[in-house]
Amino acid sequence: AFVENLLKHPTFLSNEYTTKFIDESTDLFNFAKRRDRGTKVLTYIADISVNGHPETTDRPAPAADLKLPKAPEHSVDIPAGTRNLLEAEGPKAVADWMLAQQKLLLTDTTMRDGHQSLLATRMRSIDMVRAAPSYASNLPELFSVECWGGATFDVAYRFLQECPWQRLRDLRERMPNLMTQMLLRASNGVGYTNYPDNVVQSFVAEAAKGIDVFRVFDSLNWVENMRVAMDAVNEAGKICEGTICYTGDILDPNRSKYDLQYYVNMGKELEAAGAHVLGLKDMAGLLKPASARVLVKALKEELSIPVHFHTHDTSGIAGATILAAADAGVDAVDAAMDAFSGGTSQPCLGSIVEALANTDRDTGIDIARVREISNYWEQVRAQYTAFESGLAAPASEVYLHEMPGGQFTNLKAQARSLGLEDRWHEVAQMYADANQMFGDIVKVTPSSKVVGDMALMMVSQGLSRADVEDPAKDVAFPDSVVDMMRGNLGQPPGGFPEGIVAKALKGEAPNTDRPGAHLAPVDLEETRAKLSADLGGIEIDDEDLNGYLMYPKVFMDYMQRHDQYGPVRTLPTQTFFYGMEPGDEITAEIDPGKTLEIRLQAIGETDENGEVKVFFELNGQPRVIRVPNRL
Ligand code: BTN
Ligand code: 3PY
Ligand code: ZN
Repeated sequence: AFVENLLKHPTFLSNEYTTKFIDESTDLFNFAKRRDRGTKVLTYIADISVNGHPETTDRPAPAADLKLPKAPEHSVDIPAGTRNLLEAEGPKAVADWMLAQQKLLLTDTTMRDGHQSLLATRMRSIDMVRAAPSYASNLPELFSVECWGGATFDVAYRFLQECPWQRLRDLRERMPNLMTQMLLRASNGVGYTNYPDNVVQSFVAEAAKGIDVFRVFDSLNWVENMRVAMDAVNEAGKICEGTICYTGDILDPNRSKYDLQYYVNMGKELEAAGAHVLGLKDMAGLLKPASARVLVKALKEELSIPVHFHTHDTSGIAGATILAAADAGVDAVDAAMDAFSGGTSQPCLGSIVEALANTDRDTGIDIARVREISNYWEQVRAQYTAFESGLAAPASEVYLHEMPGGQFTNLKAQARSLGLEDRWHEVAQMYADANQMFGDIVKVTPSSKVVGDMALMMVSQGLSRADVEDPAKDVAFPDSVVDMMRGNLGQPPGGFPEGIVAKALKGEAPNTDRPGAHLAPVDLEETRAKLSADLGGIEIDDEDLNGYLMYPKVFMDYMQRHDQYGPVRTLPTQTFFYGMEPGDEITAEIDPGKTLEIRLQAIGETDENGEVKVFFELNGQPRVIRVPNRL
């Protein structure tokens, strides 16, 4: 194989090679491509069966008698839903339709924020795709299904070894009548940094092939930094949900920076910027019932577009806030299917349906169908025990730290890895202090990560807010803090405090204009050509190109592993995370209608080279795979 590769190599063919060429051209050693997908997948299973999965080792394991989740019932009949209206009449018609509804409209967040907030975003596509036909035939009354964006994009490539675009295609195909919804961090795309305008535009155009509703927010609530993304959504003919991120407490006179007028003004700015729907995103779950009544009423009075409310149940009181918002006339709300609700996730969808049944805001959703689908999600969740955060009870502490539900579990894991888990409440207090030190900012990806980095650094180094602010004391700020103070995430209302900017930047002047205004556009075709060359000449489609533009290194690592392990997204979740034991049998559908029947027969001893032979039957044929024993 080496010689064959050598003879075909462009540098070899061009006669420009030296002896160093063979050492430098690692692609000559890329034999993996020659192996068929069955062998690749067996290699993955063999490796995990021998060595375990790095992400589940040392974590609580699922019950030993866990069964494959049984997909909920569905019929071939697909009733019309909101997507049919969008396709026929466009986004403005959908917004008008929302305003005309008396019922409370519901978005199901299970496939995005639900698992992002409860399971560190680790739900695999196969578990989602199997539920999708039941959503289409049994829950056509849903306003939308939030199933993409936020952290799901990079976690898919980075940790789940699957393509996020394929997930979107597979879901889209199975829910043709329902609007799909994604979370987009405006100029930060689905990443943690500000991208050049044309990268954001390109990403939105590609996403719009599968997404109907774009919830667009900025992590500092800076509308100026949302226009490129909002314009791109409008350009694509999809629903632009321009979104306010809620922080503080409008009824607390001590938090007057974010008062009622602030939110109403922002709502008006978003409406003027082209939002079809106003998103009200309470990412930490801070909006209390009484405040919701006041805020929703004001937004409904002052704006002419529908209001879509999103919250988290970290405090345990979000159900009450939803009902208060419904009373005040909110048009749509987010909820997660029962088994993926509560805690740092959204409030419980089934309970909202029940609470409003036979009232003037009756959702019209069939509660028996909700239970059926939630029973499936319950089985799905049981597979991911390793990723449970273990928040055992509601926590009013959220009003102190104001951490977004999607960050909470992550920051806790980061604290654990720094040996700070038993000092979690100090981290929480320090998070609040760091926020005040930065001038009381909106905390949501990526600004929340900056505050979290600062808080962890302060706790681990024993620094107080006064220490950090003391001009005489030397402080090494985390890179993310320096970056934010430079203005690279944009500007919060009133700007960052001068003292902290001066100290973090050591006198360097910050940028206070829109970051995208001074980022050069990326040459998309040149990038595609270079990427293709770097990957041995394979064709790079728009999905791959946009994945690479968001996350160059994560994407390349994914491609390298894909080359080695093949379509592992088709494996059952249990197999993906724990491998197989002798006697186990599974099936994996690697293409529609092309199924691998895999039986693990035996695992051999480790030989003198440190390798283990794993004996399989693949579609009835014996196969032996050798993998290194890395334990
Ligand atoms: C990751 O954690 O890097 C993503 C999941 C893929 C891990 C594969 S499993 C076999 C091999 N062994 C490892 O330690 N990583 C890869
Ligand atoms: C994300 O950006 O991923 C979020 O969920 C923010 O709330
Ligand atoms: Zn959320």
